Amino acid sequence: MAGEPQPDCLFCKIVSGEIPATIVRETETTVAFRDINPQAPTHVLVIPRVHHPDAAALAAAEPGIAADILREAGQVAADEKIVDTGYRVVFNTGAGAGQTVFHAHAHVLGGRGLQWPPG
Ligand code: D5M
Repeated sequence: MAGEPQPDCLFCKIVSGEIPATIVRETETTVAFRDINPQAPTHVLVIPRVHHPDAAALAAAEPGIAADILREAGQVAADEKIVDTGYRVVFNTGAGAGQTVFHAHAHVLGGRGLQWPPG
């Protein structure tokens, strides 16, 4: 069923604690942890506890939790002190855009200059 934990999902295993992660924030609906392969001095992933394959599917099924992800991304940026210098919130969607984990997640990136357009 939509939203249920998926046995082969890496991020569902981080939510359950089966796989360790460096967690920086948690709420009733979200978990934020450091990316294992950071692309910037701050690189944190914010994920819903529920499983949906990407951000659009999450927003369609559970819009309140999609809003929680955006709010938590802002909180991570505040905690990391990257608001004043600017930061980016990215949802890679689809393999062609670089999505490799099919459990919705926001990348919060900052702490260095960020180019536009992204690669
Ligand atoms: O982003 C998926 C991201 O997930 C990618 O930047 C690496 C990160 N990742 C993969 N495994 C882990 C673990 N175990 N801990 C923390 N971060 C992890 P995507 O947008 O799907 O390419």
